Amino acid sequence: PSLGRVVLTGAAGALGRVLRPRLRPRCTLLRVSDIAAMEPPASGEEVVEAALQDRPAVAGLLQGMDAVVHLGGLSTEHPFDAILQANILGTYNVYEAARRHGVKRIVYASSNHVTGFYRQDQVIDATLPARPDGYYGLSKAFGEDLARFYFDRYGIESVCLRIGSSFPEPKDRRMLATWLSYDDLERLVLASLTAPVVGHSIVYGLSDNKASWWDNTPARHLGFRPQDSSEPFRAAREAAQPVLDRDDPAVIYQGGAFVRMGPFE
Ligand code: 15L
Repeated sequence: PSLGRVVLTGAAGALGRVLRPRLRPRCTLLRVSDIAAMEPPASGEEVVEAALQDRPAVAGLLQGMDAVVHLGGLSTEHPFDAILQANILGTYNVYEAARRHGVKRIVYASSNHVTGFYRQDQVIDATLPARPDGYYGLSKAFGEDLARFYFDRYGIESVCLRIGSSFPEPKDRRMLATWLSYDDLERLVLASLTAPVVGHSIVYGLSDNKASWWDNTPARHLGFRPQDSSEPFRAAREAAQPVLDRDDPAVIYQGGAFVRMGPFE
């Protein structure tokens, strides 16, 4: 069955470029958006340049659509004012547009940095309190709470994806735990768009890695079953980084290097 009329924000970003061609054949219409230049529209697509801070533009983007995959915004740590505009105000504008235009489901790209100050020797699940590791992580925690409010108050369903590290390969030893392959990312987004009932759900986005810090049992209802694993990359990544400094906060905490970014002034 078709996914219907779907908006993809952040379409020019790293994961937007991965998901765009994978979503397109499954949609009646895929409307893609970013502030950066995008590939011209393929058949079944519309391309709309829109800044997430621009409320009327975001309202127009969601008009007549069924669902949103919201990847747009800053995807790494930045000074607070930049995060405030792109992530906090931007995500508010997306939910407000969904309310005004009757969009029923949003798949929200949250991040593992919502819980980046849990330790790497702990296994956590999404029912534990947030422990953001910076302004970026704080903005994603806000987005998850915003999603919960719009579900409780207006019945708009969300799946908040606490994405680990989604790259072609795990780049370092930390990513042996946090890696999400592109094929598993696609499975996760499809499960989030098609599960019959999601309410307000939070799920960690990770592949079937042998060692990991995240237990997705509370999100079993999504039916996400990762098929890939970081294990084939282990020997090479361990050889490249044979010694870990166990006093380094980036080694102690799940957020890795994000936990020691800033202050910015
Ligand atoms: C994120 O949230 C970032 O968007 C991404 O660039 C990675 O750094 C990832 O987290 C990670 O934790 O590896």
